[in-house]
Amino acid sequence: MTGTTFAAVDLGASSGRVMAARVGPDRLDLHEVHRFPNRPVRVGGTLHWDVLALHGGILEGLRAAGRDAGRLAGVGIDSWGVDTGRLDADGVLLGNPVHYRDARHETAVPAVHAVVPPDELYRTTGLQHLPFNTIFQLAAARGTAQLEAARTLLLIPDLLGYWLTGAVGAELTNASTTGLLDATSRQWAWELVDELGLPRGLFPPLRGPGERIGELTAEVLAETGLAGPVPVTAVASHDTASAVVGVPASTDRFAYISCGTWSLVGVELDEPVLTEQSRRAGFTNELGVDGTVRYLHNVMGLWLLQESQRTWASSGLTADLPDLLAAAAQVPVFTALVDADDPRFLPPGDMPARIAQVCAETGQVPPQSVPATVRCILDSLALAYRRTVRRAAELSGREVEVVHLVGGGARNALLCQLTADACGVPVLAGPVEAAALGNALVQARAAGVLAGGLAELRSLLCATQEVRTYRPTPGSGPGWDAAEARLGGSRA
Ligand code: LFR
Repeated sequence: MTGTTFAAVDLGASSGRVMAARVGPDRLDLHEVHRFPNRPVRVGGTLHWDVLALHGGILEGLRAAGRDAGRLAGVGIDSWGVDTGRLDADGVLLGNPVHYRDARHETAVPAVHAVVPPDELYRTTGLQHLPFNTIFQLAAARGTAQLEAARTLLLIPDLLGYWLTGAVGAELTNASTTGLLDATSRQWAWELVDELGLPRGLFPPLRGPGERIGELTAEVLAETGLAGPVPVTAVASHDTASAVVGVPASTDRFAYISCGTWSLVGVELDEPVLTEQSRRAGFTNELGVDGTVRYLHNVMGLWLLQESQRTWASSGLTADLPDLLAAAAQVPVFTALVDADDPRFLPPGDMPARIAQVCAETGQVPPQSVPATVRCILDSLALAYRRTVRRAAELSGREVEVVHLVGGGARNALLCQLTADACGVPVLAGPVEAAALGNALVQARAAGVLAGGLAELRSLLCATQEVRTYRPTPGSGPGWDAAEARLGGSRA
């Protein structure tokens, strides 16, 4: 067998995976060696991540990857953004990281805005306002014994990387989700940090994707049975940044939808767009690899469906996805539409009831069945994708000829077709594992197994990964124009 094996650890909101990626100049294949649940835990009224369970899952996965491959050429970790663990002066974790869906964070939004108004924040950080951005989380934790004792703040992949290597740092793509990074200089926004009364020492040195973090410690080698040395590389540690690396684009006139629990919809740019219009449209300027900017908007995503499935399953209704999608395909399009970005959909809870309520408030008959609710979610997501792709193109001046839809949503044929119809351009769906592939590609390049820029990495994806094309259904355009006008009227 040719190729070098890297372990790509990809942590999502409901599960973590360790993938063994075999990479060579003409070869890129992945297989999952270990999957483990990521179950948030509510305790003392706060929703937490069980980060020790994640570390345990990673160790188990590395052991499995080693058994599988014989030798590992490296490890890289990516996960969701914004959330942090805090270390005390001894380098010990202070409590479990709080989940970004915990309601407490948004309580601090007015206090932050009183110090730095939203337009000024945007000009500095270029970040879409989301109530859970790290900047608000830190403000909500102000005055707590935990924050007082904290000496180092680590984003989730940096915390897990610290436990694997003993080295601290803040990887840039993920640091760009905090609301405390300067979008222009790409350094911590020290003035902002000072204005908010945060100690500068909390923020570790930045490191770029592709930089070496260190090597697996003797303890980790013993726990996993791996033969050292095994380098650990800072990949694009924000999962969305890794997923964007994993987009099999062959032109720069593309938009992407990284479609999982969230749908991150946007374009890739060289420079941030920090205009007031862009702020009002809710676009973020997060960082990508090789100096790129991920100019995107967070659409609520498959969370709407996942939470609905959870609600139905808990009341004994069938919630098997293929069955639900087959039934939804029989429901006429545009029966009911909601604004997928309605902030009421953010916290965990009874999603079908919330959707019904929003429909009623906007003068629509709420979906009358489970399949009708699924259909409402998919139509509403496709409409949100259309609005966002078009707005991203308009605000950035980037032409869009094709939409790449990557991540778990690429398996959802109905959603892919609706997206092609709504956007009026072909949708290229896949790979499902874009984030893990992007993670592996950055490691392989850092190790010298691959060379070149993003275009070269992506041409390997084009040559090796399966992609399915969905073309807009002829004549479907006017229906979507009308749907957009109808929803526009009901948007707040
Ligand atoms: C997707 C993601 C999004 C981020 C959200 C919360 O997994 O990383 O990009 O906005 O999770 O961190």
